[in-house]
Amino acid sequence: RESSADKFKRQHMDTEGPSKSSPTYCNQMMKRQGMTKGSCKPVNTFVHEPLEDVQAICSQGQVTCKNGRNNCHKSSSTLRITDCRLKGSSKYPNCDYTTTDSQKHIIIACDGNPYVPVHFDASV
Ligand code: U5P
Repeated sequence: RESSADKFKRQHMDTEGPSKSSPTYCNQMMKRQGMTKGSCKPVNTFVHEPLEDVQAICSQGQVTCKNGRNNCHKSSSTLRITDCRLKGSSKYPNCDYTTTDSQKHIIIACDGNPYVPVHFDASV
């Protein structure tokens, strides 16, 4: 079974990915990374930075997660990200996304030993 850490990498890491996405980036990547099976995942963020840089966020500023737990961490630097948001007109199985690039701080949850990223909470 896929671990939470592997699931985070599959859903949110695109290290090799573009600093400037094409308009079809999200349609391709959401499908390729398995987020359009059974239903279209409504919102998902990809991070275009080295895995080590994202893992390092687990030792950066601690913040409260949206769910009230205290294992979230906010990146001290901004990161290159792409937000994928399902269009209102999209009809499963044709998952149709908007692709929006930005450079922001991210908030992720970390867990386990080693203490690694397991959940993407937000970008700010
Ligand atoms: N999510 C992102 N980026 C965001 C917000 C949410 O990827 O900026 C994804 C995460 O995988 C999160 C899921 O677990 O959407 C549900 O988010 P929420 O609706 O609970 O905020």
